[in-house]
Amino acid sequence: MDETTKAYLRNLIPEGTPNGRKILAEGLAIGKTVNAGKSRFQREKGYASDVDYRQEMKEKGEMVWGIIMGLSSVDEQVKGMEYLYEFGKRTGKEIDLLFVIANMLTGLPRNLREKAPKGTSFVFDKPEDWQRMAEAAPISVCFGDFHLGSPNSLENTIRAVEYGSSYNGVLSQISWDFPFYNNDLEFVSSVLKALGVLASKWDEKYVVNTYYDDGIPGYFMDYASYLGYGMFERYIVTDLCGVRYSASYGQLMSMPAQKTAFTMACAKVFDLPDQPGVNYVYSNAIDHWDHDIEANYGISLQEYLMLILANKKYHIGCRIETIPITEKIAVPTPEAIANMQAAAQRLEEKTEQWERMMDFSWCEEMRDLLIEKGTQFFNNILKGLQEAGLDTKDPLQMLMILRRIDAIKMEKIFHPSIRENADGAFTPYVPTTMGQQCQEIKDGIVQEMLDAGYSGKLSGKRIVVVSADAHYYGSFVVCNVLSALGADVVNGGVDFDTVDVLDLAEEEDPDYVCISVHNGQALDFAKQLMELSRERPKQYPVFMGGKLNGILPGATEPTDVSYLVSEMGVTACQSLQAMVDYLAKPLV
Ligand code: B12
Repeated sequence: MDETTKAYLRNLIPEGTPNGRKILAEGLAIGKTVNAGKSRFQREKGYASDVDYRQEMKEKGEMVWGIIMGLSSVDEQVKGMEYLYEFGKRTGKEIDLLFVIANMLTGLPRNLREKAPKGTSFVFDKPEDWQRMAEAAPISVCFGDFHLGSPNSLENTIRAVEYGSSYNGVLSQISWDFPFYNNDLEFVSSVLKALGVLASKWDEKYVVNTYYDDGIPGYFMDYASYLGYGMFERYIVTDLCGVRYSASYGQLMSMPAQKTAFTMACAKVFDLPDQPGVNYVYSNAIDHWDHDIEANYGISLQEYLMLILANKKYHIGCRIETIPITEKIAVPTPEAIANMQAAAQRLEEKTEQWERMMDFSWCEEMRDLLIEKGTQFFNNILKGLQEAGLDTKDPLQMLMILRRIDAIKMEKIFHPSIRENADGAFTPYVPTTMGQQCQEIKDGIVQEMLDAGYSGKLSGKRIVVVSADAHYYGSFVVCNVLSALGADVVNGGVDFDTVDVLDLAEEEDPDYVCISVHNGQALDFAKQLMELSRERPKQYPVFMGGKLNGILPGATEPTDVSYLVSEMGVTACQSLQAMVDYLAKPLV
């Protein structure tokens, strides 16, 4: 690992970071004073923990069914749960578990909630809010979003434990930014103390839940990196903090066989003798339509079928979390939620007919490859952090890495292919859905341009590429195409502000700067960038592409703003090929 990378990793740990073992011990001490409560589900069904129910279903090879729901108020949420319980009684298609989607404000300390934008769904406030949800129906509850993994982790996890939430939080959300909150040490310490609380409840089977697609792995190009990242989380949670761990994922995974293989790999890696290692597999949310929505049954049910069959064969004990066909157009109602549950559970009725025809050998091979390469990715993380001088036994330092590391850099630094390939190129072993689509788009454009005689046309040109928002894949394609045509490319990553773009340009001194923008801010971004660049010692030619639209004053719908962006002095490009034509011109 080079010195720049080591320095990057070292700098992720802020000055004055205290000893994490002491903070964990504080959490453990708090945990001993917290009562491990029993939810209505656990009392009425006779299980000491949801984990015991899950383990029983795993041993039988039976499916566990879940949903996610976040309605506008606690009252609505409770009514929704009552409705779903009645629905299950009437149809025999009962829902086992509800994953609770609270408002982001729940994750903020109370004194900061006033200022922050509200968004949809309810905010947890009084202890009764947790209690009412745990008691609304004999459906087990998982207090997930904005609990463990948020700046308010400690308080929210204590409440979740008191009301019997066996699965806790979304650990991967530790990488999220919260409005008006910028104290990373306080944030990560709260997560660590919450882990201490859960560590005091190993015997009562409280478990940390994570959801890969929400966090750093949502940016990865390879599912082997997803698994390696998961192993790193599990190392922190179980090996360093003494807490049970479970994996969840799914909305960015649209290929059912890869999803099934990934599920088989997670089960093999994360299972404990008394606890399934996979918590839930969420449905593909990339391919749903927002028109003619009944067609969305086709997308969802085929992936459930494969997961049900794998669960029967391999006894995974995972829960499928179904997605309503209305998901893409509005916050789903309890009726829409019940509707897809019923469809999925009716599908399960006839699965024996399919069992004898299934051959999972392709998935098994992929499972083994994922485990082999995921393990290497994980080992590279630990070794790399040690080489950089970090204390890999300190849970606070390790959680700080999860909070602060740039996802794209993480995959680039630790992916095994970078070390295996003589030229240091990145090649995914099991490309993620978006990763695969991007590779295909990139290969297509490169081939087209090589055929058109563009080979080497960008040799000797140094180009900085960044994304101004969370969308990464467009900038990935841009970087790779420019490199393939001979350019020396610096991929800055995502979420760049105008000032960051100018700072990076000053650092790297490129010939050109390329900005990928998708979220409707293209015009404002271009305007501000040009204003600020006039105050800098050197100006660079700037190109912009992606989705260059925005809502103009007086309009309600977004329109194309490319021509206005160009008027600002930034060259707006309708396509990557169009930009290459500009870049291929000789430098003046
Ligand atoms: C995947 C995705 C996400 C993922 C991104 C994950 C990731 N790691 O990148 C997640 C779930 C995080 C996401 C979030 C959001 N998304 Co989104 N997302 C998409 C989606 C489905 C695919 C985009 C993509 O990666 N395409 C693949 C790449 C290869 O194609 P591309 O980006 O178009 O790039 C090509 C060209 O445009 C060009 N290009 C790209 N950049 C550049 C730069 C230069 C200089 C040049 C010359 C060319 C160029 O080259 C590429 C190859 O041809 C699109 C819908 C769609 N199907 O396009 C919505 C979409 C882009 N998202 C959208 C929105 C609104 C959002 C959110 C704001 C939603 C929300 N309210 O939370 C957030 C943004 C959050 C933020 N902080 O920025 C909207 C944008 C609407 C608009 N501007 O009109 C879209 C179009 C969906 C929609 N129909 O509403 N999203």
